[in-house]
Amino acid sequence: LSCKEKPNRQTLGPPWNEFDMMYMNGCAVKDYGNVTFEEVANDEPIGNVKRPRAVGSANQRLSAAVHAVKNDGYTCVMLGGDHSLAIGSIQGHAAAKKDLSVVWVDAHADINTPLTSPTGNIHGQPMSYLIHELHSKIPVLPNFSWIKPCVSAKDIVYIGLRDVDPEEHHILTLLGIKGYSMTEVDRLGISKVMEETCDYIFSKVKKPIHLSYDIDALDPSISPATGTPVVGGLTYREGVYITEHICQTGMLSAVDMVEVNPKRGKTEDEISSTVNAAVDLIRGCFGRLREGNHPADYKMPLP
Ligand code: 5AB
Ligand code: MN
Ligand code: MN
Ligand code: MN
Repeated sequence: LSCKEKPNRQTLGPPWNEFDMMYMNGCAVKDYGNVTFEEVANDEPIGNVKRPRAVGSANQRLSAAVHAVKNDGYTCVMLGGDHSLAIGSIQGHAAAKKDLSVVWVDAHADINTPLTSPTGNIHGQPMSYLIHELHSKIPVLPNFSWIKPCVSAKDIVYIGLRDVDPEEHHILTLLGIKGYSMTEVDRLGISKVMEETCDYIFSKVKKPIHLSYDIDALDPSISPATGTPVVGGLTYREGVYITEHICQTGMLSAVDMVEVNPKRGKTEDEISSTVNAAVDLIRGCFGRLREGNHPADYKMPLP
């Protein structure tokens, strides 16, 4: 899909194609293609951090790609890949729009520093590289020197947390980062969580929103094809509600959809359920309403 204008058809009408569906939601879609990553030989761990050179350079390329999309004026959709890609995505976004708020929807906080990480997996660390307040805690890593912290702790909201490492919990508490774990989702309901989230991020100025959506935020009964599933997650409806609410703020500026991993699906059904959920979340971000949609210029066929 690659067009800035309205679909090149005389009358919009059934059968609706993929493009009409996006146009219906008021969107012009452009595919910027895949970001290609270079192989890095001898990418030995630094401390326990795995594949630092490959992840660093991949993110540098991604950052440039996201920056270009934002400079063209589009809302950026980044399809991962694992959540380490949020480093480049948020960095590139911040380069174009210097003051961002980040809504991080995830079972995990992904805020381990290289030194607190229990696994050395960078997908559990992206936030730590991006937050101003953690800058002094980040050691030097090969191919990471281009990364400049670009988000403040007060501009972040987590939703869906239920598997947070003790070290991460310490960081979240220390920095006073706002979060709605599954306990708060249970207590308040998702509509109140979203109302409060937006009151919080818009309390001073209306900053552009970077939505970083890890598919493992949803319950594994819906999205099992992911690397680190955790029971007790968001329902499909709660997951979609988050995207609908963020969309109607008019401030959504970039979306990461990450950790969708067909290779982790045990059956075709597990794969399709996960992928379909991810597609519906993205459509929710771009104006798809469960009540239905129609293009503003739709005309009823005359007899
Ligand atoms: B995901 C863990 N906290 O740091 C770590 O899927 C898991 O991007 C991280 O949210 C999960 O390795 C990363 C144990
Ligand atoms: Mn994640
Ligand atoms: Mn996760
Ligand atoms: Mn992961």
